[in-house]
Amino acid sequence: MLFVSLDQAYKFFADDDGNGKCSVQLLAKDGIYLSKMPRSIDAVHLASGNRADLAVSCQCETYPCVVTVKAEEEGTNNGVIGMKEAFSLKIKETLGVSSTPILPETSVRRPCYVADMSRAVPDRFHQMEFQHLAGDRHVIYWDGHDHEMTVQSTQEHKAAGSSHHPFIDHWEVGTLHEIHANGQMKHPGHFHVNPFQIASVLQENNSETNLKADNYFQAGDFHDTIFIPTMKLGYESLVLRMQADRHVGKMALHCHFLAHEDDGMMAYIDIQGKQGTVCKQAKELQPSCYEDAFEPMTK
Ligand SMILES: [Cu+2]
Repeated sequence: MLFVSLDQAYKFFADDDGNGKCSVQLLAKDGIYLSKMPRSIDAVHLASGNRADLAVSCQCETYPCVVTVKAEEEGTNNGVIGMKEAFSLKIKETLGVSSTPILPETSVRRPCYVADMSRAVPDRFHQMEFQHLAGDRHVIYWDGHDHEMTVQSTQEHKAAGSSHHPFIDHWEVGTLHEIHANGQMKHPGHFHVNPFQIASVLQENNSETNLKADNYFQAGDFHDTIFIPTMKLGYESLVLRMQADRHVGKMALHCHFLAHEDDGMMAYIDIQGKQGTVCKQAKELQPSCYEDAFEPMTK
């Protein structure tokens, strides 16, 4: 399992130094299984807050050997791009094993809050952009307005007698939302409470395009933080879908580069209604999904 924190983003990959070779399979991102596992990938892309669950298989020309995993810093806020040795894998021979087992392709039964939304009919559509403006302002543009949440603005609202920062939107619990997201090549977009699914990637002319970042990002994948530095700024945007599942109250969203968040790139959405209301579409979209405690798949 790999996890990254702080104000950085890294691409991790196993360095093939001639003696040892590793293949990496992706199982889950941000704690949510891929709909089909495993997925063969060339690198792992993690921004602050991201997590990856991996299966790694290595072989040496001669045993034992060491494979170095390198970390290339990408698209970060301080502009420093560098390569580091992240960690190394010491590979020993397993006696009596003559071939590497191949992982079978599998899918797990999913809870309905992470049902596949690719065929969903969203209840509402939103435009979102994480923007770095002049004067070192970091703002979230949401449905026609820029929003900043800073220590100062929070104190001002408190002084004016408000119990919390103004919400940028109000959602009804149990609804399904489509968010056209921009700026995630510069800013890891992170939502609290509800995970989201990559529905598609759009080009400027609204045609769909494929993500080519080492097979790591694909339409259909779920995340709670999304940062794709290989996307083209101002040319490609992400279409995300999210259920407002069960939970009412404040849902925070912010840049997961915490310096940007502290500069203002943070906001709340108010989720209203009856606590526990589930999204009706989920069961229709994926009839095998379960709404209560985990039920193992029976064949
Ligand atoms: Cu940011």
